[in-house]
Amino acid sequence: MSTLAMRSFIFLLSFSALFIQPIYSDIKSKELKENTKNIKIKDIKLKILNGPQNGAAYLSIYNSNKYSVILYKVEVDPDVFDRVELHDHIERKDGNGLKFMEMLEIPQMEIDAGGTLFLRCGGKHLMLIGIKKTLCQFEKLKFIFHFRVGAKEFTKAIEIDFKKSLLDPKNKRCEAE
Ligand SMILES: [Cu+2]
Repeated sequence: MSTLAMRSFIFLLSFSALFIQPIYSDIKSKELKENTKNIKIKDIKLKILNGPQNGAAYLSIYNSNKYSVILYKVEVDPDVFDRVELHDHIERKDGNGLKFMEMLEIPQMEIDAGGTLFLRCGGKHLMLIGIKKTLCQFEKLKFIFHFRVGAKEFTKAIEIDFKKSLLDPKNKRCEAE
């Protein structure tokens, strides 16, 4: 190939990339939207006790995608909680061989294709770290769930009615207001 032919070839190549790129990212964003649509987050309950600075959230996540997805991060309004951690309980034995459950932070949770992950008391759950004094001023709470499928990432946002979601509606924290 002559230098001129080579130059025109490279020019054409980069010119066509201008068109192919947006089409490709359109397909990609459509796919990610589909991933988000196929995630259902339901039955969210918040365990906010009167004393402790940390609470927990229990809920179920249904994944109707054709592949398993990984939940790796949950965000919440920083005016309400400092942060959210993913937690699990594992069985351990003490010095006398007695079994006990220990709670620990985990980096991710997997939800099988067509499966439901139940986050509940004594099992996997979301830990709400650093409850702010302003908590009870909020009627709605927004959570953003971050998922991963291979290298692709997508999010699902949900908004819940704060007081209706409380496990114990007689929370003194909110009564004092
Ligand atoms: Cu926990």
